[in-house]
Amino acid sequence: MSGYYQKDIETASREQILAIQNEKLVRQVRRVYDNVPYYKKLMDDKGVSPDDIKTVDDIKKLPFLSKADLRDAYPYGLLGTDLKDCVRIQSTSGTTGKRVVAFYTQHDIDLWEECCARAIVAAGGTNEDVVQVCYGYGLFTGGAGLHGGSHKVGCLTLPMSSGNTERQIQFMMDLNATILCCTPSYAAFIGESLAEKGYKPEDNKLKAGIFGAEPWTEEMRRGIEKSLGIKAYDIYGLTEISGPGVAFECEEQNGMHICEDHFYAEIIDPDTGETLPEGEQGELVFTSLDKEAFPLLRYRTRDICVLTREKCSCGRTHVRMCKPRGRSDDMLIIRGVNVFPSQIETVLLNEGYAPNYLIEVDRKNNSDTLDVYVELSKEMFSDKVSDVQAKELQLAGAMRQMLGIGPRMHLVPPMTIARSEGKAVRVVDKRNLVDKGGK
Ligand code: DLL
Repeated sequence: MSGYYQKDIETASREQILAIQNEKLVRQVRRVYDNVPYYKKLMDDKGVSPDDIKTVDDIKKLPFLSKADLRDAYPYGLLGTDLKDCVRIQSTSGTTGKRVVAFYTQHDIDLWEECCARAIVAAGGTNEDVVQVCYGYGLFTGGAGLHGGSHKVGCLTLPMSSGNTERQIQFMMDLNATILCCTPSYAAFIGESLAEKGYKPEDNKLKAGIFGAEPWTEEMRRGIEKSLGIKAYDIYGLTEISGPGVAFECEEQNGMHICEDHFYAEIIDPDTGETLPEGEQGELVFTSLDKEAFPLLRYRTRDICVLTREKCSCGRTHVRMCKPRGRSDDMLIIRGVNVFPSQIETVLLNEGYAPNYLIEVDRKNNSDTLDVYVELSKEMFSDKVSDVQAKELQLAGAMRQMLGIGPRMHLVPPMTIARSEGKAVRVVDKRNLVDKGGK
């Protein structure tokens, strides 16, 4: 059985956790009210004052925050500290042109990295391990988070970032990597590439993988475990709340423990906003209890899931979330990158196209594909193939700028995309990534 990174807090009694949460929440609400005029206004409009919040049971009184608020308050409107106290930003997709920018003080980075360290230790990591981090480094939180967690545990850290599979494999084999951190689809691809090179699962020294940032099924887990000869652990998080490590799996592989001493979780009905009892499926909402720079209260993740407090044999007492079972918005995760159809539409309109398009997502050889079909207007239509190809390339470049990944663009003749009589069907997702009733 693996140990704990912070045993006292990870195995604290329910009463102890509640006491910590109550104390932190009262302090955090007061701080946010005093320092974040944007949220103060939301509270004032709702007629709630910091004095109304005495325990976590009062959290229902607070207003929600959503991605739309982050867009409205972009870039500094939700800052909870002076900018001079911030040491880092990370960023993820917004719904249209503006990205989400999250700020961190050194305290915030420390607590985030500690959460990632908990995840690494839960996956069996110690200071004798060699951790290969092939999540992207840069604005994405995956690389930075696991990298920091790996340092905290004292592992030898290989800061590979994503891509260049040849080099990943060379370092993995030559430097005896024991824990692999990347998206599950990239892990599956590495497994395939190793097999293609004639390696058997027992030829590598890997023992565990920490995979997240996108939905994956139990079937995928079994495939990855077999091809790499490892135990595969799920890890969840989002930039707005810090990054990976908000929740992570233990050896039970049966739900992810949420770091409840830092992040208070609720499940709500996405339509009514009403808080649902434990065990019911709904939208996950987080309140960050002690972050300084970007202290979001009641942030709607749009991830649909279920929480459970059933006892876990690993000894951790923190509430567990199931794998996200879908979204209450239309966000797609393509090769680990969050993509909103509204971003694609924004580019099309900016480039002078009409919003008649179809987005097709699929998965081939463990890698997601993104194809966008866009109808040309009569004026734009040309039967010269080279004209169309040039436009497609130009549009693919503009999409890459906005999304961070380049779709294959297909310009099609006028009136060839089916019109809908009801809601337009803009997205066809041919992947089958979610175990609906699964863990
Ligand atoms: O994806 C943080 C992360 C990095 C998590 C590395 C795990 C590992 P964002 O780019 O802000 O942050 O995307 C957050 O990704 O709301 C979920 O919809 C989805 N997501 C994250 N982890 C999982 C997971 C990072 N384990 C959004 N399973 C979240 C399914 C996940 N979906």
